[in-house]
Amino acid sequence: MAKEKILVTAALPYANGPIHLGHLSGAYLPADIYVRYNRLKNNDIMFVCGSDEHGVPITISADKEGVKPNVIIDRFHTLNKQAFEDFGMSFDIYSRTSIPIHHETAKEFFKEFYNKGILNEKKTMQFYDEKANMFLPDRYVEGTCPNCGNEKARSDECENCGALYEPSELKNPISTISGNSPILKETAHWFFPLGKYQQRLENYIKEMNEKYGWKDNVLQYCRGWFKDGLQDRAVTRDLDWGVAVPLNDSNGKVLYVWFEAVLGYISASKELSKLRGNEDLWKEYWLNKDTKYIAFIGKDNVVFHCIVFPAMLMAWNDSEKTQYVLPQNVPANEFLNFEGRKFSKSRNWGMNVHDFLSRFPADSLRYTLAANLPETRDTDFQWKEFQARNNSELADILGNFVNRTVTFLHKHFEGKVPEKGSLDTIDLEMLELIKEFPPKVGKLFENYKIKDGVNEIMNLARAGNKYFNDSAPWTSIKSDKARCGSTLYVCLQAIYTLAELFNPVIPFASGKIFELLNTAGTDWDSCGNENLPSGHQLNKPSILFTKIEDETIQKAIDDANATSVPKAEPRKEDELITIDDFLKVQLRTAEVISAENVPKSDKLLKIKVKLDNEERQVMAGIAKSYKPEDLIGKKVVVVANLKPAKLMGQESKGMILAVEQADGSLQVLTVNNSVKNGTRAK
Ligand code: B3M
Ligand code: ZN
Repeated sequence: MAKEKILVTAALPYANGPIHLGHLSGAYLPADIYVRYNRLKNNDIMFVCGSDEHGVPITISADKEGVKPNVIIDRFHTLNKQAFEDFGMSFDIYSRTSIPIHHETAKEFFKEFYNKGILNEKKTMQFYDEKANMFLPDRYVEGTCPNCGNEKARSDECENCGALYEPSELKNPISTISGNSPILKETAHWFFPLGKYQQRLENYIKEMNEKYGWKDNVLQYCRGWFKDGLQDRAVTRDLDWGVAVPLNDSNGKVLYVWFEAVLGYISASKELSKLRGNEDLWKEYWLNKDTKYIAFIGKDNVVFHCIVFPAMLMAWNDSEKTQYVLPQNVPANEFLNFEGRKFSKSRNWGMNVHDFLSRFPADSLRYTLAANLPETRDTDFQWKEFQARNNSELADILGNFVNRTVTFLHKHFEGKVPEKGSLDTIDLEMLELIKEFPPKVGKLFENYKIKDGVNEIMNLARAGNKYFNDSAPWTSIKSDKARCGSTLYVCLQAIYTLAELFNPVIPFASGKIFELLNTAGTDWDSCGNENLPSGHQLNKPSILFTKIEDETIQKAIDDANATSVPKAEPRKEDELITIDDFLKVQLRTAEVISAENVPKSDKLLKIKVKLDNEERQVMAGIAKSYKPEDLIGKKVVVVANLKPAKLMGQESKGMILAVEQADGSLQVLTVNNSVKNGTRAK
């Protein structure tokens, strides 16, 4: 069959935290299985992914740590790239959106739309923090809901009552950056007229679904969006981290992260082309109407891949000669939960990929996740299931079938594939069965029923064990060695087929089996044939899967409850200092003599402390952890030689030391009440 050109993209994860098992199940593992399968079908694949390195959450993390966003994206890009590699993801490239080629690509699209008059400029009123000198993204503003009075409402919606309103209606707005009341200031943004494309988008999805069968869950989401009616979407933001808007007078504005992130697939392909020494390679995929473009994502990204991105490509294609291919299918998965609850970084629930893979082999995880993919509904990762899939399926079914066959062969046939001999019905039936699997499983994979495909493959290993048992080679070896040889001949062909079929799912173990079979494997379509000739010498067996003990699982559970985000590089505060550096900081004991809340701030307390013969006012951000009255009389430790500063208009001379605990609560450092005020800590 003619080779198909297939472009496969997997959602670009934010470089703002480590990827977890849920990400793998949602988009990455199905994409990788699909790609590895298609490579074995000899199709021509380009498989791209990379880090999404812009957007507000990254700037928030950077602010929290007091570092530049670069530090955050470098840390998590490196960490996630490695985690994907360890997991066996076979991307052709794992790129990132901070590289110049991406900025150029994104600007090119924006300029095209701008120049062709596709974008609408609109002026809106946005909160502006005069102190921090910046427009505030939604998540940086809190205030009182005009509808229900909730004091923690966001700038344009209330999580408490669900009300949506204009930012100007929010009462007592507070900038969470400075604690100041922001003003409303006019700002101009460019909007992409998504509504204009609604009819064409509906037609496009209808056509793709009719031809290629889209998943029901994906169609449902799209219908929901269409029913509500598509609205214009702002494609720019007031922010200083991202792809700069390529226009004069647009200082301080960047492209909205989603507008440019989807274009990251194109820039990653360009980057790959450069690395391969053929700068035009990407065009053979993206600018080719015969390319089959499949976009793997999780359900939360459906609107951007089925609606926003196709509309952008349509807009480009309308006005340019170069014609981009639109996704032929977007097989989005639902979510994987972790022991019955949603993965949550803030609640520390779940397990990160690098952490998991430091304990367990990638294949055990790949198999467990693949056998339980959330293709039609949310599924759940359970430690017990993970252990059972590894021990009772990988080890006891697949591992055992391979091991007993090959061990027997080395014992009685010098490790050589025996003569086929004259086959009985049971042997012929087994060979027939083997042949059925490659097309059967292939069809499931092609229809994104990856879970069913994986479970089918294990059925072949089950059938192999049953055939081995029913044929009882341990008996025939004594009475009829040729008969025994035929049995083992058939078993070996089944093992070969299993190694090939399992290759997309558990590539590491598949490689080991081929090593053992002393052959490199061929391709998907021929793997159901009798590929191992009589007389072929095999290598000695090695252990394919190790059983996982209860204690190992228990340790992982215990540790998971205490995991924290690892650091890929030393943080600033981890760098070593000299004793002289340390002595520059004057730490002194002080007694709290008064404390009060600060109007309009839920974080700050205004505190008076007494050093030896001096009273000072210190503003401390501990109001969420302490009531003012709880602090009075405490002997705390202050940084006495800190430059004075003003916080919420109030003078602050010094800083009270506190430790932040995992849940975000603070505890101030105190000393025994008998210690004299002003005593220096060294
Ligand atoms: N970074 C959201 C996510 O990681 C976003 C995907 C971008 S795909 C172009 O779920
Ligand atoms: Zn409300």
